[in-house]
Amino acid sequence: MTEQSPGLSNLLTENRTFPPSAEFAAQANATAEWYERGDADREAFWAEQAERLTWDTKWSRVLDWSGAPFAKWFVGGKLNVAYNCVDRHVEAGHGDQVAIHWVGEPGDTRDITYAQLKDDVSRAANALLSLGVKAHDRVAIQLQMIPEAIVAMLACARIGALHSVVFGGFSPAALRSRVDDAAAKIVITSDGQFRRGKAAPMKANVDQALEGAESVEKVIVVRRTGEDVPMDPERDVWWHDLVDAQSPEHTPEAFDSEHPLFILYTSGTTGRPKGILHTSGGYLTQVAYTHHVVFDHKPGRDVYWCTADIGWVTGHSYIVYGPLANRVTQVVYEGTPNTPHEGRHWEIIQNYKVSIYYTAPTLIRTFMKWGDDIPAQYDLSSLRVLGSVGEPINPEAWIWYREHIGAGKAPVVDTWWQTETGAIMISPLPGVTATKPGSAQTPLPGISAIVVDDTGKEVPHGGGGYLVLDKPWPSMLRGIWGDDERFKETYWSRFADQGYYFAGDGAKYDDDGDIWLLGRVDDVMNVSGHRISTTEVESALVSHPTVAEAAVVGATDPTTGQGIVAFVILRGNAVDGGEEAVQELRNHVAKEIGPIAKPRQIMVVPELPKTRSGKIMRRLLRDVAENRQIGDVTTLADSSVMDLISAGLKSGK
Ligand code: 6R9
Repeated sequence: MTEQSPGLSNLLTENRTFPPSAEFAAQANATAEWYERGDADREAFWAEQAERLTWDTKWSRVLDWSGAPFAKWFVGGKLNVAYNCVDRHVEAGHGDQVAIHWVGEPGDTRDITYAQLKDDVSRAANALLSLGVKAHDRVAIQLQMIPEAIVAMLACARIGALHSVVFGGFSPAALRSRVDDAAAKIVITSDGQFRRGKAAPMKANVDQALEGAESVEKVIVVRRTGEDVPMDPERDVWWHDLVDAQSPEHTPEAFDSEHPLFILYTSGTTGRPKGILHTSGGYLTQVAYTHHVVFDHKPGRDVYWCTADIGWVTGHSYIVYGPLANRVTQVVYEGTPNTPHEGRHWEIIQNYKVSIYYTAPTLIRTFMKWGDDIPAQYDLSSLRVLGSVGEPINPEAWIWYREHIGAGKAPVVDTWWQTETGAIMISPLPGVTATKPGSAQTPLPGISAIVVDDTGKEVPHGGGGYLVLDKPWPSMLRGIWGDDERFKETYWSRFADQGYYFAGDGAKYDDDGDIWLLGRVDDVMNVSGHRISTTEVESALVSHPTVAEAAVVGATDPTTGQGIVAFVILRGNAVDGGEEAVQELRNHVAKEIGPIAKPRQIMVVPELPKTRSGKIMRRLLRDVAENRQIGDVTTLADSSVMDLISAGLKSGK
């Protein structure tokens, strides 16, 4: 393995374990026996999990893998995903249960019961139908964390339209490329969003993005900040005008188990984002099952909070589909964790008695930086399960989380999965697994994952290599939107002989055979749990008129996991590589992709290190970015390049 992240080396010497308490184990949703059942008859196991859902027509076959790598799960089954997440709970007498405790950043709140959610989703479904949206049509959603975002997603699901949620922080250019790729007919957005106590525009960005966008017929605008926004009388319509006038009655139609549910774009190793496609029955089965066992969720008793944004897969699977299918009561928070103060999350946990909390390592490290005394001021005794997702969690952060948030008692579940896997794949089970700080440990019952070497052979305990998924799973992606070839090439060609799914992550087994994730092995960076490709940032940089060439690396960062460091060669006549030029380039990248892709640092250099075949040697640039002794340069076409770069940097050029 070539690209192991050096900051993670301490993972490999960590050997503490935390066995579950007898008390927790006695009431846990899963037991050790589930692993055996999952292994003994995988399809029977998944058939049992699919029974968590309400099907209009039962499937005739659990898995059809004959068209591999395109899977079909629960073949012949029919269901409505929104009905499963909302209506059936009302029918079962839980209409008065709160589904969503929504907390706005400025302090306003809304509690939404399942009965109200059913009416809201039905009205929104009727609204989309009134605009001519049909099953299979695509609806793009760019919204912050407000209830309408969840309602809009479920309304699409209800009528069989695919949503494509685009993170609110993405630039107009990024939104546009996603709208075009999916040929979205409708875009749903808001006037503006509250961020760090201020109103920031949304609609204005969407207007800029959609200039001349041919597929888009209507833009639906939710009023949130109340600022003035220009409305195109032909194209734009207010959510409150359109949706509130609709009937709260809508009869859900049953769709095929393989009916497409959504597209979600994610960064790949090239500049062009991939539209990951998920379908209905298998996806909903696995998100519901995993939410049940990994978080030990008890409907009607627990209060759950996943801090993700619906712009990412975690928001799709663990705010919308899994939790709602399981009749959750959950907190949804609109804003940033330090507005108006750094105890905001703990205050919310105290107020709502949150019992299950699911967040990302980058935020845990930020909380650590803000200080132990902040959570100590709040009553966090309601917490009983803590989750982590998005990147490897370093043992220090894991221990801090358990001690300072979980009172040294709450099990920490480190959950490994991807946009492509749709749902959690590798994670300890609370009440079952003796947890290890920094390790996701074991594939869930019904799931198989192994670590292999370059040739696809499984490595022995203690060995490292690539993480692969060697057996199909229900919530697996069904392809890349409009690009079957890229789907096969990206995930299935690396270990084609064995038929393994290549995850793109490095991993190792410890002596017990537990899995430790070691970061990406490709050119994808992980910044605060967000996937950003080096190529994407490089193409944004070279699109600036002063830049001749650019190379980007992810350098270890104590808070964000990785930070983006760019090396640029300026064009001959653009001699000034000073502070102002660098700022201009950082802002340019933010404008092209979004603020999350803004490089932490840009170094202006005279040359880039390349192999004889012209491939940039990012390993050497990472050495520079992380202030390390520069490694082996013998494969460089011109070995003096690194001296030139170092000399240039020292003289401040
Ligand atoms: C859910 C999500 C997927 C990539 C994945 C890996 C990294 C996620 C992790 C983890 C180590 C964990 N990743 N969870 N690495 N331990 N618990 O984050 O999806 O945005 O598609 O990112 O994130 O590198 O390949 P996505």
